[in-house]
Amino acid sequence: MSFVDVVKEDDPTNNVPDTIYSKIGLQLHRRDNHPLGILKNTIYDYFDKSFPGQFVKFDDLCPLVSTKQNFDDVLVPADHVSRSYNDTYYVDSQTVLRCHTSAHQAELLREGHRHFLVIGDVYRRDSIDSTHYPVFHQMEGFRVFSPDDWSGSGMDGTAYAATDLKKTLEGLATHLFGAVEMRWVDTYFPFTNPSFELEIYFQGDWLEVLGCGVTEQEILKSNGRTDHVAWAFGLGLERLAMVLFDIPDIRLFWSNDQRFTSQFSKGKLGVKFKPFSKFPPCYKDMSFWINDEFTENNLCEVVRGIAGDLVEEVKLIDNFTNKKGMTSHCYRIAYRSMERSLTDEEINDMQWNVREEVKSKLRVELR
Ligand code: FA5
Ligand code: MG
Repeated sequence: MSFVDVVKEDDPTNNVPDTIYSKIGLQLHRRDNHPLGILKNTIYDYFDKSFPGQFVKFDDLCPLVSTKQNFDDVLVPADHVSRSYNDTYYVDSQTVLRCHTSAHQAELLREGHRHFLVIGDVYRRDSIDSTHYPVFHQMEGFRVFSPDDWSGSGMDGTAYAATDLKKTLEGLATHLFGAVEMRWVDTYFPFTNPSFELEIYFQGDWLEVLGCGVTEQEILKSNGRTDHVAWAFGLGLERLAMVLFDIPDIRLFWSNDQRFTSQFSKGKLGVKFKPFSKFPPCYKDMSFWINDEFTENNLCEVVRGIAGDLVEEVKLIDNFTNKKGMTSHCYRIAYRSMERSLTDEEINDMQWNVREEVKSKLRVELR
């Protein structure tokens, strides 16, 4: 399938809008002077130093994948929410824009790889705020062990892999941030057991930077690695880069404004971003009676379709159900450009269009 076929306006099995289509193929992570490229290269350095010659890197795998790759191959249950049209961009009923780099684990295992990193753009229908964007970048890491590796350790394979995983990622965090406080939180992923999240303490807050765990046996068995164990992790590059470079809003990564791009250069991790403008946001509220099909992700898609990157946040500020059982939501939309000041007229036009489309597309009753 080529990128040309990604948007199909009248196909009910397709929900990819133009705003997403226009991001496919930009590959911010392959630009050496972009914060995401700088961060990627710094993580490469860590793996090259810690495991000389072992990790093979893939940063150019196609983001269009089958539902089998994205979900089935990593054991995502048939009824899991991530499979819904509300959470994932479908090109057709069998093809999605990958929602995580884990979509490539199985094929790379089958090709015989034992140590690999996959970096790529991933896509999710999601809410809108300063740390969420419908396209972001992940790095997947994967390491396979054979029985020889753990036989003398006094541990079983799972404990051995979990110990190595934590040591490797603590080392990576130190490589990126210097001495930092970090903590491990137990969590759940369909493809790993046990599963963990790593949080680092930074500027007064705990920040989730990655998910990881010991790979489910079934994945190894199905892909030619019976009797082996493995670990895997998936980290969000934007979240790390926002902290390392002091980038206040996730939309900035997509900016072509010289005043943004000129502040970063190859090999320079952690240069602090200097905001070049501080335009105030403009808030518009909108209330409506929802129906059974209403979802916040659908609302955000409508707003983004009209306002593009001029929308900074869409936030539920009031929610009540009346005596007749009708539920009202009030959303506050924040409009703000990172690059210039917006005129009243421009904002009023956008808000008027948002109201019209919310009415016609989401079939809710405006109040
Ligand atoms: C995953 O995507 C798992 N595939 C990670 C994984 C891989 C677990 C291998 C175990 C083994 P999660 O949905 O939590 O997990 O996303 C991973 C990271 O992506 C998060 O920690 C966060 O840093 C980042 N992230 C998630 N959603 C967004 C978003 N909308 N915008 C920016 N970053 C995001
Ligand atoms: Mg998570």
